Amino acid sequence: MRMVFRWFGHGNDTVTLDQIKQIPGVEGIVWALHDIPAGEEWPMEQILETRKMADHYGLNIEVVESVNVHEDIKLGLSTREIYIENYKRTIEKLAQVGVKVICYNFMPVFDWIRTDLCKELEDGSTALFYEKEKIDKIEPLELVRNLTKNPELTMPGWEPDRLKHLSNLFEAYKDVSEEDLWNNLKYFLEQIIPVAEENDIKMAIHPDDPPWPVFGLPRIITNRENISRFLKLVDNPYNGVTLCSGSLGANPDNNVAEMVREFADRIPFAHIRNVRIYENGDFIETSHRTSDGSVDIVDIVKAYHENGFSGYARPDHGRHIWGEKCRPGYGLYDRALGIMYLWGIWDALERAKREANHAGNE
Ligand code: CS2
Ligand code: MN
Repeated sequence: MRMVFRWFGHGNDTVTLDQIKQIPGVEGIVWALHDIPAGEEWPMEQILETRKMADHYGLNIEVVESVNVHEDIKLGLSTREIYIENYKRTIEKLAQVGVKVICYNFMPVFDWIRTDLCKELEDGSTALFYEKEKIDKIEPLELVRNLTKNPELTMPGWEPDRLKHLSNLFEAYKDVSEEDLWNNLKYFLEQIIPVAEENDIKMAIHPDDPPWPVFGLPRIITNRENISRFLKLVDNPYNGVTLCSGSLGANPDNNVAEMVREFADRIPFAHIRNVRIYENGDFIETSHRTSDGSVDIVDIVKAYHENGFSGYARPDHGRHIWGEKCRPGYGLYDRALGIMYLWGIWDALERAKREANHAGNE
């Protein structure tokens, strides 16, 4: 397991590279050029700037999250060709600086959705929260207005350029069914995966968050069956998944550890996060500890360990604790605690394996 940590870039994150450097066992940053609109080719100059900053701290830049997919590709419009070409050029450039994994998602219009970015937990910390009843009642535009009221830092997935044309986008998706979305995804993969393979970069789709349709928009990367279908669209090791335990884990029918066991060789990147699910369909993000949420993080790490997982992992989101002012879900403290929990499980499993081998050899 190669531990990495998401960093939003100089001036765009409350967490600094020298802080990241001090978290035990973190070898690299998970990064992106957040100011480049979806669909545009990434400029080499800016890519090199990130490499220079990371190099200075001895951190690698092998994982990119995300190179966002332009809506025209998801909608299957003829203009997608330009954006697919740009995507390929970006892949080639990223290969030149040593990138090994590109995370992306194929969710129409929105990336992740929550109703509250700072819901208080019983210990006084706050975390991202999803209230089912509110989502069922609220208009998407109103939700966007509520969530972006205080935009000191742009939230990934909620970039202004994405949200500018919201009502037009909803109109455009009116006639797009789940099957259409599958077809458009297949078309995209058939063009992108050969380029990724030539450049030795694993593409890793992020599951839909939450893993069910919201506001009538289709969502397809939601469960075991659909991930299996996805992997067969282009059956190539360069077509993989960012297995996000928090996204998938919001649905109690999803057993994430079982998915790790089944898809292990197609997971280049693990997102590890816990959520607590309530009976009414609400959920809140919690600390990584298994007993704090509904997702069995111990079993998930065990599943990775059993499979000799050598891919990248990051603590996905964290709570906001100890008064930290940070980007929602992306503070330093709770994610660093999460890393120590993950290493604790991993190291104990390693030790047990070594001792078992030793006993077997005697
Ligand atoms: C989120 C997403 O769960 C997560 O990791 O923070 O914004 C995620 O980065 C994207 O969906 C990946 O494309
Ligand atoms: Mn995730």
